Amino acid sequence: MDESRQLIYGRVQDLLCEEDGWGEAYVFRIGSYNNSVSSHFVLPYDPDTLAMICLSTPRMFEDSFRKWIVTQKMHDENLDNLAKRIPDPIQTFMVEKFDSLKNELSDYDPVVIHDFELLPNRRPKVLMCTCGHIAGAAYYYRPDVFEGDDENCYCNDDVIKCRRPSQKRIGLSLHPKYGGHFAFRAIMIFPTVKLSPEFTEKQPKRTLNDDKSVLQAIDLFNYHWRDGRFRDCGNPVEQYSQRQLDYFSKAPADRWPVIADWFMQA
Ligand code: B12
Repeated sequence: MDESRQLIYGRVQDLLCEEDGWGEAYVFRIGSYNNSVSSHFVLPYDPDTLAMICLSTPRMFEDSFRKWIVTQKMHDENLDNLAKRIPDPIQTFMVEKFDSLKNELSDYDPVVIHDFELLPNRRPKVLMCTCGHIAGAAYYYRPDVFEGDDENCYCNDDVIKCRRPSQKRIGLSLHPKYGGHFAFRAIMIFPTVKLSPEFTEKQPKRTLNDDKSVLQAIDLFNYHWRDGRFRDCGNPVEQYSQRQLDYFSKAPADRWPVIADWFMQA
């Protein structure tokens, strides 16, 4: 029995679900991740170390993020100034959330790695889609597994020629309930907590069952991500609002106007 795992997992679930229920967490063994990735991405912990991947659900944006961001505006501060002070509010919000999670779990001394953290050589510190797959959170469709006819892409019902054969496509993860309407936010590593040999991760649920729909999803993600259609692959039952779709289709510097009216009502 992994008592510490159950205890910590219960605590993380409670914290992510507190108030607005903005997130979900899934447990994995560091060794399972390290066995999947190439040497550049290996994490320097014992293979049996407990780790969790946390993701944000569609509710995060209008519920907990909105509540947080309107409280950041100081009295009489204009939006331009707020935008200068907090250029990437989602990132700042997540750093605060995970700092408070770390504090709550300080007995276990967790290490948090955010999705946006890079190594000095500019490689990501951790590969979220791989962790998500290993932990059973969301199935990761990797282009190297689903190489189809490289001349074609399946973005529309009719196969159209649009793929540049030399262009490397990246894979995408689809959650069984949210499709692509979610984001991986961070992993938490508990270096002092080891998983027992009996522990096995959850299997990720595969929602796309034929190569054509997988290739279509990969192409939508790589070539049409701004229109958000990739997020609907796998028939999600909960989705982002139009406002959230607009927000995440823009670069961080252009996102403020999408939420400007939140401050008028505040
Ligand atoms: C760098 C990056 C980008 C770059 C470059 C992307 C690119 N085209 O190359 C830029 C900035 C352009 C970008 C853009 C976007 N990105 Co981006 N990006 C990342 C980031 C930080 C790293 C990805 C990466 O470099 N991977 C490195 C390669 C080598 O990894 P890999 O191909 O998976 O290879 C590994 C696996 O194959 C594994 N492996 C091998 N064998 C096996 C076997 C099994 C079973 C498994 C599971 C794994 C496995 O080993 C390999 C490594 O050795 C991740 C977050 C993160 N930390 O992971 C987000 C991420 C991939 N991006 C994401 C998103 C959503 C976007 C955007 C839509 C932005 C937005 N506004 O939301 C756009 C559009 C994407 C596009 N069309 O390009 C999401 C994807 C979510 C999803 N549902 O899949 C991620 C996960 C971020 C998140 N917080 O959720 N992104």
